[in-house]
Amino acid sequence: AEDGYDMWLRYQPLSDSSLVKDYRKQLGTLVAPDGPAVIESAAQELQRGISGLLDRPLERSDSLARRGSLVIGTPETSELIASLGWEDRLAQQGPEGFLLETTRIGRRDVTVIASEGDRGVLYGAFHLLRLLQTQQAIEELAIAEAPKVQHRVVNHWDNLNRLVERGYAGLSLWEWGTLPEYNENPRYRDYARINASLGINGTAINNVNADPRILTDQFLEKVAALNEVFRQYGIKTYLSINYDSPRAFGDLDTADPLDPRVQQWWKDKAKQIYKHIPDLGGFLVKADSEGQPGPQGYGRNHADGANILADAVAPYGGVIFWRAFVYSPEQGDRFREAYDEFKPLDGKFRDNVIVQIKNGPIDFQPREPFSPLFGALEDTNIMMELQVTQEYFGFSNHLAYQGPLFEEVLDADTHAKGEGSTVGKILGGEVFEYEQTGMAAVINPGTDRNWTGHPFVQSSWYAFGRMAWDYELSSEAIAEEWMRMTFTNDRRFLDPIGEVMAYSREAGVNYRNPLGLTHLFAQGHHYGPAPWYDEAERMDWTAWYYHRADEDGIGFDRTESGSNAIEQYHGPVREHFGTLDQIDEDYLLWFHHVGWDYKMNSGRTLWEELVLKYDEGVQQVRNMQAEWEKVQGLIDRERYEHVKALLEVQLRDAIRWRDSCVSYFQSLSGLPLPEGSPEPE
Ligand code: GCW
Repeated sequence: AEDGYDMWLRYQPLSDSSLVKDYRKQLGTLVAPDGPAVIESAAQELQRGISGLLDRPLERSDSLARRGSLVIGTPETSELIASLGWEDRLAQQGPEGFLLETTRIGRRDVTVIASEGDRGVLYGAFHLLRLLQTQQAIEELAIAEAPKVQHRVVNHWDNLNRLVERGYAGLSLWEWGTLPEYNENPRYRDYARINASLGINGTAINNVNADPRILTDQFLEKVAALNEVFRQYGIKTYLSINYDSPRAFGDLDTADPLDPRVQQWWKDKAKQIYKHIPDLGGFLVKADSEGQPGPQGYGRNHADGANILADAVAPYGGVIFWRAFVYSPEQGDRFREAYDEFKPLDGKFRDNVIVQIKNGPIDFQPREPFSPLFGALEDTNIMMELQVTQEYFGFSNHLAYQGPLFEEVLDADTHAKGEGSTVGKILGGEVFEYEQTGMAAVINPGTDRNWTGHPFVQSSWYAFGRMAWDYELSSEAIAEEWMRMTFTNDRRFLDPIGEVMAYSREAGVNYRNPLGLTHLFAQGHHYGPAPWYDEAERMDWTAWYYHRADEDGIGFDRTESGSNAIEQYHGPVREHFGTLDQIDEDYLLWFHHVGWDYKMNSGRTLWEELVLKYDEGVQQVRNMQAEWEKVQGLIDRERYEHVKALLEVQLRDAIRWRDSCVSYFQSLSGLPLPEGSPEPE
């Protein structure tokens, strides 16, 4: 039965028999060196994958077969690879990159996966498997790949009691109660395989709202046991730490970063941590944000706070991911806050600190403009944080492929150094010379049989990993790969469902918050609509704070006449967002307060367009249902029925969103529904 557990690593026998015949000829024997664990993982994956896909066991040998050998390794581990004399070419790809080529060794035709480093071999193995899974030609391979950013990290918001903050797919994967003794739960290894298949090389395993106990010996031993598994797949472990740890442990009465005792405390702590986990990646820190402790509590700033941690882990090669997700109710415009706090600190952070910035200025909304911090920090390493967990996208109940959202922000042009300074290039260190680069995503896997709840949430995890490897890949191409690997190579499935995936995110925008509206979510759970002003709630946690609607109009004025948040962008971007007849209407109400009768490009009034968009979102879900009906029988019954049922939930919710928001806004605008609008359901 298909329960989705295998994700995109299904390795079911391929159906195209002539292709299988060719593949079998070319990939008859695996020649892999004994040695490093990561290369061993690559060899095992190739055996498992190719045996499954080609429906016959792939033998492993120490020497070349007469024909059809697949040779993998590094020049250091494999004489055959060394004999190719590719050192310079491999050096160009770096230790995580690889060459995947058909060539000759002596007089034998071979397929080669070679890298300078063990991880490159593993990533090359998954690349080859992907080619087979998606039924590509492999007889003339000349592939050279290398990741465009350095730290490709998933973040878990897992609490130590195994509840997952904003996790909608069961309990935390980490069974703290049976660790460290039992680390052979197959889930741990499969989790590592899933990530490694995308080139993900780091995981921050606990919630950024961090429980200090993660740094006790008791938990460090457990983390070490998990890390033993992850290490075999080239994945580094990171820990979210609580900034007040020196106090929480009862050792000191302060966590002031400029107090030498605090600095010493962290150095001693680092020593203890690295004794347990010598290859720990470092810390992820949420400080002075949503009630979490931080340096500001002691009158210090983010750089002071980050740097002492950086100094503590530096001797072990550790890094600090320091989050820029900060805001407070005192601020007039939450949009401005991260920039206002971090921009003045540019250049003040240690080289092993990376400031981790959410894609948008508020909080993982269905559509946000890119954070103005991208393009503003020239002398501070930065990375981007995305969200796969669908906190604001209907949890694991709605189909909302996030690839297009990721692509939108990666392609956004900051104009930091003239045209073409896209967020992607900035992250890749191509615009400013960063010491370290990276991308992170908050993912949601839990003990659900299929890891992610909705089978299509898997696609966003997949898209994140692929784009972290190469931010220039298109969300459409990635969706197709994912569908082929996860469901079927049948075009009758790929075409309609590829389209569904392409507009599923926009549908989510339309039925929740079209035209640049944002954060109309019910406070707390963030699932359903609550577009009104709730006097009992903190001001910046009510929807009204974000849309400012009244009888005259709607939208948050962030131009000079308002909060002037647009000043945080570079000239051309500022002008684009700031000028009514230039702005892309998808962002209109993010930046402007306009009348209900404001004329849109379509010729309709804003009010009419808004109502129409809400309804369009609902219609898009209906289309998704219709397309899904058509693929019945092309995939397994289990996953077909599961998605079908979830689409019913999604439709029900989309209607609720549309009707709640339209009737609330109507109570302010006092305008009739435009002609032809559907009756509220
Ligand atoms: O999106 C908000 C969430 C919080 C989360 C916070 C953050 C981990 O509602 O649950 O806390 O962001 O990113 O720190």
